[in-house]
Amino acid sequence: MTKHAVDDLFADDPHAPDAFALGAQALLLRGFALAQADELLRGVAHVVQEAPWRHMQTPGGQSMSVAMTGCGPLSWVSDRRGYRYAGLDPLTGRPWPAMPAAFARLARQAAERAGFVGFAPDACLINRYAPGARMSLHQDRDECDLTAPIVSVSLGLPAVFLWGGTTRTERAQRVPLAHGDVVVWGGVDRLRYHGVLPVAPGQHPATGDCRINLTLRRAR
Ligand code: MD3
Ligand code: FE
Repeated sequence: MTKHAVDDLFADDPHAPDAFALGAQALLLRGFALAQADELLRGVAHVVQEAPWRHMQTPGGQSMSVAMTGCGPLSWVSDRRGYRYAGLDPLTGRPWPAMPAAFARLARQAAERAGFVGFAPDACLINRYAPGARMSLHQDRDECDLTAPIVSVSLGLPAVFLWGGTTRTERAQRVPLAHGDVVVWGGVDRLRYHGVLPVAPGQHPATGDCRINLTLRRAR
């Protein structure tokens, strides 16, 4: 058995570093959002009042197990016509809610910590995983500017993140993500395949019975 560097993430080591390189330009910042978690979740609740959770359709006609919404000038949508960024929420016909200031601030700070200075996201996709919900291996390539990083924030129930290569067949590593963890993905790691294993049932004080993930992006 090959021991991978990411195996160490499972070790319950009180002296573990709070920043862990998943790749040359992918940095896991454990607990980076912990102090802001409640503020971020209030932001999510506010967004959901205007742009409700929905299960989008894939171009193949399947309903995604992850419920989604979004905020910012643009957000990601999927339907029978394909994947794209849109300025209007197709469910309500209205613009997406404004991005809460706390989202953009945290994203800029995390990106800077990983060496991406001046990151100004214009889109935030918000994913909600009920127990059993998952995201199969994919690349994020619908953004115009692939030089900008993506910042992801994990809230609530833990999940196992799949971290693959730049081809679908390359074996993916498993990375546990917990409440408050932030990951910055950019540069040479921007087009890596990635996914999320089915979320296990549980209860988290901050979110109840689900995991919420924010991904902050530069879409145009
Ligand atoms: C690696 N979401 O919304 S976030 C997605 O936990 C998505 O909800 C997952 O994949 C989630 O597209 C993973 C981590 C993530 C986001 C974007 C990436 C990892 C990435 C882009 C390039 C490489
Ligand atoms: Fe993705």
